[in-house]
Amino acid sequence: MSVIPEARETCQGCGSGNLHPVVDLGVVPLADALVDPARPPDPEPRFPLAVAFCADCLLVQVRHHVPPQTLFVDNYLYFSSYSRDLLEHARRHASGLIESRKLGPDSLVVEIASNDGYLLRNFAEAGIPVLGIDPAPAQAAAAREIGVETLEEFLDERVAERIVRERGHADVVVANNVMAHTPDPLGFARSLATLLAPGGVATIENASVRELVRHGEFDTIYHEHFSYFSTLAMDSLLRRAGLRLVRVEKLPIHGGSLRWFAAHEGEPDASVAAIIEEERADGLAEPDFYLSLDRRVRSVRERLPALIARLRAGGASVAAYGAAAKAAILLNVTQVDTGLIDFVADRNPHKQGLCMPGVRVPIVAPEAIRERRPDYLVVLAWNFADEIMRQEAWYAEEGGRFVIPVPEPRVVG
Ligand code: DWN
Ligand code: ZN
Repeated sequence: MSVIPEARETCQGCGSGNLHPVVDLGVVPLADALVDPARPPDPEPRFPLAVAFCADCLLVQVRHHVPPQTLFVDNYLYFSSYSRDLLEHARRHASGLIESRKLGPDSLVVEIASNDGYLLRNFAEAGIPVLGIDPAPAQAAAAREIGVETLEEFLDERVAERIVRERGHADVVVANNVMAHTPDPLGFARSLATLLAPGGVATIENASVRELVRHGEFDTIYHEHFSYFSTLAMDSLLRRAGLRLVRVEKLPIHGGSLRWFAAHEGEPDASVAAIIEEERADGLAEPDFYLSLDRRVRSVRERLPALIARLRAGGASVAAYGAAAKAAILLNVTQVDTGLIDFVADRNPHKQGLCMPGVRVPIVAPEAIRERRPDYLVVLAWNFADEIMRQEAWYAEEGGRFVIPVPEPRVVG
């Protein structure tokens, strides 16, 4: 039986007690804990999922901490390389860094949460020494198979110091969608600082909490995501870790992300002041801004199951696409279960044959769409909706209809 963590009373970023609750998604299963129908866990672990805002360091964060070992190592099934758009996004990021930082055979690029080598492969193929850090065994093995040396570790000060002793400082440290995944973002930032060469740069990429709230992306709130960053909060965290924020880039990936550039030295360029001004103007330094998310949750919780029930009452069949972590949250928070959708199609073979946590909807290969011809397909991986609808264009051409579930459920076409 899993131990239910208590709601934290202090901020994970600064230790303050000045936490303001902003949204409560109830008690849900772990988003990545897909279920083997042959050996379903009994009972299936469920944990409270609630988010608070720290009025001191402005960090938005989950209140109940599930141990990272449970989240990321025991049978973690996320592989980055199942999205072509993500691979292209990574390739562009790597080529930009190779050019702007004039990387070469004497450089060292380290990626934290390097997954299956999807990003570092671009540097390795350019003859630039790389090192991946990722605790998930299957992903680390996949990375090594393509020549990306990978340490199966969680990054902490001890690991950072060992890497510096053995390999020297990193000219570039990449931290894509990982700083949000640690219960100790300050310790993580300090480990980044230890790893980073004096003249080096760290690029930190995470979903933007501003876009999350503005577009009602509440399904991207799950236990794997301990923090939800604004530039205001990131700037505060980096300063306390002895780094400085020198640049910010806006990115469309994952429903709207930000890429923060951090260094030991150097002055911020105009992008930093510009986005901080935008965030303050939108109210991200105050708790009220985040309270609108609760209204979004209530609306989708009511409208998505009602829409699907109405379609089915009219004789239509409904399935879904994308067994994403966010899909598990959306289906469980809205209670869209096997009574409403027949299956979830997903290209990742590690997920096929399993079921979505909680609601137990079966996960099948995308070929099932062609075989079973559902009338409607709910795109649960809406962050890749363009790529998925391009890839399954035949489905719409043959009369199928896509449904985009957030920010408000809508039938496409
Ligand atoms: O922080 C995280 C975010 C940023 O990305 C991690 N939780 C991992 C990941 O979250 P996720 O689990 O929501 O992953 P995706 O990549 O948003 O989910 C996409 C799902 O859809 C994957 O299971 C792969 C699948 N997929 C597919 O079957 N066909 C994706 C594409 C693009 C496709 O064409
Ligand atoms: Zn704080």
